[in-house]
Amino acid sequence: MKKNLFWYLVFCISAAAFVSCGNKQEPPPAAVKDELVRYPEKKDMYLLTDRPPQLETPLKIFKEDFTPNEYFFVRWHMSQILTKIDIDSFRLYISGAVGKPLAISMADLKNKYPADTIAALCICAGNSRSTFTPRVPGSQWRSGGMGNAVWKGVKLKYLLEAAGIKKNAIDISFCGMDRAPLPETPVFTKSLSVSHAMDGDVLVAYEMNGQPIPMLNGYPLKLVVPGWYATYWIGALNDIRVLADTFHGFWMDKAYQVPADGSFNESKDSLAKKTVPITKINLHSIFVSPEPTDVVPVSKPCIVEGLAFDDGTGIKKVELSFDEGKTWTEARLNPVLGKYAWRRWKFDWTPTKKGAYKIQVKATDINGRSEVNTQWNRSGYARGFIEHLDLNVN
Ligand SMILES: Nc1nc2c(c(=O)[nH]1)N[C@H]1C(S)=C(S)[C@@H](COP(=O)(O)O)O[C@H]1N2
Ligand SMILES: [Mo]
Repeated sequence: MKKNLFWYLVFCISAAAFVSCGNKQEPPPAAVKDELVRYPEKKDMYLLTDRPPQLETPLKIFKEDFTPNEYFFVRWHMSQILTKIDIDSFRLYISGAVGKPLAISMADLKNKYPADTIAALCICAGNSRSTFTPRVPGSQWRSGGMGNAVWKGVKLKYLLEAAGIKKNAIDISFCGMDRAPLPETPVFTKSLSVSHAMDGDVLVAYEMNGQPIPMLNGYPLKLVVPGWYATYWIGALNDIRVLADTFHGFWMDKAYQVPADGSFNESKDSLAKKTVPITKINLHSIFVSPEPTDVVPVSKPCIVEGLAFDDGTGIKKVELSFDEGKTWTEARLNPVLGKYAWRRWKFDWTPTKKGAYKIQVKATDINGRSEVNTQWNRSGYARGFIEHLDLNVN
């Protein structure tokens, strides 16, 4: 008996030690996979994880102004996501500090409220995380954790007004129908201030690029928060609560934190002491084509193209450098697709010599702020520094 108790205690202590070590250790970053998969309503996408589903858009799709729904990236935090829904009995609930709590059907949402559309970039805060050095844990996105779409729906403002939002309201929380297998995992809930929620840009969308939102992207409703990172774009949205207090919850207070100074920058040896929830999309420009694996023929015209985006401030110019940033030449900007959409750019280039090339790209916004040379933070968020493309000309 005593002996059993002894071994039982040994087991408990070593198990506890194992668990606590495991918690302290940083998980090694998962390798970027090159496996293409086909999920329902989707075409070939890169698989990051299957539980929960995280699918990345192949870079070549970004040659289009808008990202087709079947190629639009997918990112859930919880593995229990909706795969079907009875749309007739679905209701969007608006409750809390309101005069009249609402339970809105899809038919009412479409027929009783005015519809609006907005073109906006939906980008994961961790997009391009796999390229941070030193590497950081989290989903190892390349550049395909984003997409540009036209969203149609009802302004959140109208819905909150219809519910009779009270004067003492401070924050609004948003939650979808996805759940974790373990009830201990906090439900994915995000919040916005009342003034942001009422700004007229935030939309409860029921259409994406003229079609119902794919199941994997949050059918039937997705909150569209133009200019802010996608972590606020709650999918499978059914629960909006008006709060007379500041919202607190794991996904706002602990997760999705960035250094408080707004730089998105810290060093591994001296991490920022104060952090705040990530909000607006950082200024960034990426290459789309050619891709590093493409062989570019010498003395032939080649179009170098890519994307630049920010929080809606506006892109003033995109420049390329072929000499390690000593000199910069402006690329052509395509027409604006919308204040909150990405901006495509192109550059006509005829390489005159064979060999290895390094091209850099730098965006500047209308306030004159340009991308910086280096940036790193522990979570790999808000990548926004000068990217480069290594190419072989033959
Ligand atoms: N309900 C719910 N909404 C969510 C999430 C989630 O896990 N659950 N993830 C958020 C994050 S971090 C991202 S990047 C986007 C991804 O949207 P998409 O799957 O349509 O690309 O959804 C956001 N909305
Ligand atoms: Mo995300």
